[in-house]
Amino acid sequence: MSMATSLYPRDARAQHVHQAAPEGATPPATTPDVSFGALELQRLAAGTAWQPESVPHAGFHATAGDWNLMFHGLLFAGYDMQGGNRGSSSGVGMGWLMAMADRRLGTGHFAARVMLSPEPLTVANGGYPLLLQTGETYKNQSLIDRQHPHDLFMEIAAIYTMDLGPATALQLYAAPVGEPALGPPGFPHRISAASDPMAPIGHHWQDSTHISFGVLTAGFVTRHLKLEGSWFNGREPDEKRSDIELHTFDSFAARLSASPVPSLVGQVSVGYLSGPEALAPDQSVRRVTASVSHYQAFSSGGHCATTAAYGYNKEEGEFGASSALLETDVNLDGRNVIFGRAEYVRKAGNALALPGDLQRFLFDLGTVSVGYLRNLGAFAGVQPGVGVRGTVNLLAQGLEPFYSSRHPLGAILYLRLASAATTGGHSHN
Ligand SMILES: [Cu+2]
Repeated sequence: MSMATSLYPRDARAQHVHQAAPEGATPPATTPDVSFGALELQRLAAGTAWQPESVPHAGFHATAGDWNLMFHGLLFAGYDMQGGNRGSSSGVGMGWLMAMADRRLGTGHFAARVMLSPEPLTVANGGYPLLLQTGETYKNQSLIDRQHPHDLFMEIAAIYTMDLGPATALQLYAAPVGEPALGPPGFPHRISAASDPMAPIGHHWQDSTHISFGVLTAGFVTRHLKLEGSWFNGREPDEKRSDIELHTFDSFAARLSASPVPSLVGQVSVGYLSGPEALAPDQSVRRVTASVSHYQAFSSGGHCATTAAYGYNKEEGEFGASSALLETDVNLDGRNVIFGRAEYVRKAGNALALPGDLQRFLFDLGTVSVGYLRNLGAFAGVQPGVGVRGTVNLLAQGLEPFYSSRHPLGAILYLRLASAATTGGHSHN
């Protein structure tokens, strides 16, 4: 048995395509590609970031000639309430839809992906209310206590994985919109955050580069390790959310990922971002991140998915600041999901738009969120659910005049639509 076959059972892909096909569909006539390049593609969450191999594959699958086609998505619609002086409430929709076509090509495997977000239409006033959130702009002002919408084009990418041996490959990723090799997979694509509609407040310390307008990545991939380098446009998306904003490629990142066992993935990455914030185009940022993700399926039809992440930003001429995140998604039986996220971030007073001298201080911020999602019956490959999520924010001393208390609260009630296979509807025997 070669190493490539030990990565997945030889018939795993065929079986999976068959399982996920709609009722009555004919199984594909062609032999599925089980090359290392094809299997590597299944490990990608978004961009070229690994998720644990044990995560089941979501969505509708079909074949057209030599092409495998795949569609999946995750959508939320809810009412978001954030307390205190700086809080507000609003209806909101978030999420994404993705289509991928892939096939064997030459001595490797080719994939093209397009991912779209409805958020430019479903998030009002430049961002949805989220206490302590910072990053990006609206009406030429920094967004504070709001989370920006993601752009209509979240990813347009081509990935070619060229087999060098039975378990080694060279990977090239080219994307007018995509994710460079920096950070864990963006939170919208993490299985540990799949029931949670809200962004982490450490987003701009850890995984905010997941929408970058212009990315080139080259990677060397083995069974257990992946080493990548990216050259990309480090400018964050501007407030026009439906265009593609190509700037010069002026930023760099490198990432080492490891997957010692199928249930576990870790990464460390470093990046140099040239003027990421539109309001400070001359201020570069150095970022260091590290993360570990774990996924374990239960025989009950549920799973436990967890991510721990660390991110450090050092803006030119400023003090460096750290962030940490721990999030988990415990699907008890396919129907009942309990999830949570705890975060620590150190943000500067000027980032929080505090007055006078306070601008120069750094403030320790924390959040603890817990939620419950009830999945309803899956229908036509779509898994609907209803959920609620509550948050307690923990503020450093001195911030209570601005936020009404040191423990302002937040909550969201929501409806969720996911590809059925991601959730308990997937029979993973
Ligand atoms: Cu984002």
